[in-house]
Amino acid sequence: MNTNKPRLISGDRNYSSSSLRVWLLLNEFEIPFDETIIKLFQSDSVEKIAMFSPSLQLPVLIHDSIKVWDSLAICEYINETFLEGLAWPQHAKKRAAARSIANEIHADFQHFKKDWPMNCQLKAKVNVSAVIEKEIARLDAIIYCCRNNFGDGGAYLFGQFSIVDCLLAPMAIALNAYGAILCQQSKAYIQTLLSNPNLEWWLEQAESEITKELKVIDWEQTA
Ligand SMILES: N[C@@H](CCC(=O)N[C@@H](CS)C(=O)NCC(=O)O)C(=O)O
Repeated sequence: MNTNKPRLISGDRNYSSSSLRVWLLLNEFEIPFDETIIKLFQSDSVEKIAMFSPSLQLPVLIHDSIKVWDSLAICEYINETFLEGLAWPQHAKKRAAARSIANEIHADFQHFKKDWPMNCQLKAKVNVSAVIEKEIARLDAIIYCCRNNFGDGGAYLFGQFSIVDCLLAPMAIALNAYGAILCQQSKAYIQTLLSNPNLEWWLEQAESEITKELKVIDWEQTA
């Protein structure tokens, strides 16, 4: 196992849903890492992000001479470099389902992600358009089916905590904040995620945006 510390370049706690996914994985598996946080939606955000990210998006992980961007690709990298595969279910059938769901969550739900974005400080009832309703129904069905068919051995989507829970964490925050109507199994699962100590810690930081070990960056030297 490679023990050199990776460095995560992430967006701020309140808004950066994709950064949360990776940050949660690193913390859940207690992988030491350094972190540089770039505040989103500032006049110089794009310029700062461009110093690290070829896609002009966060998060980015830098490890030795390797740079990985896109939250799912980073989770995969962390899984194979530091965790010997432990961040996916160990049973092949469960793992195939978990990977399918993770990719679906990553690629789809465009209306949900746009109109119901993660905003950790917000709690509001909002109107549910027909397209959002359809996407929430699909999310609800995913959670119901996975918990019923694959959820043995724990309260996470596939029992034990896995990458798919990291991908769902920002959506769980949004579903809860915007008051989505869900089945009992989905509500219980969302509650499991929201009471995960690391996620609680992220939410506390988002509340004040006072981040742990937030670095004051010398932008001239850091790129
Ligand atoms: N596919 C990307 C999406 C990343 C993404 O949308 N990142 C947002 C923050 S959550 C971002 O960097 N936005 C740049 C900006 O707003 O300037 C991933 O999952 O990593």
